[in-house]
Amino acid sequence: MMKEILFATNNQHKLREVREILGADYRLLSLNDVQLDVEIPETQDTLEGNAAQKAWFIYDRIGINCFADDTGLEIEALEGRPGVYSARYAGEGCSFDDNVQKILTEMTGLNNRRACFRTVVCLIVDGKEYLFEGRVDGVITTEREGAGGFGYDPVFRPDGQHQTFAAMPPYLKNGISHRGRAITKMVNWLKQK
Ligand code: ITT
Repeated sequence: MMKEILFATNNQHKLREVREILGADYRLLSLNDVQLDVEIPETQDTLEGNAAQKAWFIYDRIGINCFADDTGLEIEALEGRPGVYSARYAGEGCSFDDNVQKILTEMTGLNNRRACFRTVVCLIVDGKEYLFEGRVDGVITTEREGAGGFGYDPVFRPDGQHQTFAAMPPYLKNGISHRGRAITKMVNWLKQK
């Protein structure tokens, strides 16, 4: 079983979450740990394509087994937007809060508030790629709630919960989230490998 693995991400929030999800069983390396300071390109138009592009970009440079995560928030009433464009929905250089404001504005007065988060993880082991997907369904709230999490967490309330991802403790988000589910699938695969 592989005990050391590199997460190809520049998003420190994701890094912290995945560290918590993996627990003590794995040593999770970051790009910092391997002294790689690069912008990772993500120019594909699917989560699968971007996850693979990010993981291969890093693997091709340093040849260490690694994985990348591409995540999108898909809102039913907005025909699946922001989807694969979740990071820069409000424009180049925008903040998490700009993105949240844009969807709240676009959804003003809409009754259908159904949405889901989808994460695709691409793992590369010894030059072969493996994909794992995690999804969580819920609704977009009409106002921000909570100070935890990141990105769209203040306005996403998963089904079966009374608070948004940003209002719940990290262990609860990680236990039911898109990313938690995708990473758990990857870990189960690694365990039986
Ligand atoms: P890397 O590509 O370096 O991993 P990124 O921030 O560009 O980081 P993504 O393209 O996968 O990552 O993420 C798209 C955006 O979706 C991200 O910037 C957040 O705004 C949002 N997002 C991702 N995961 C989220 C989560 O768990 N909760 C809330 N929003 C999230």
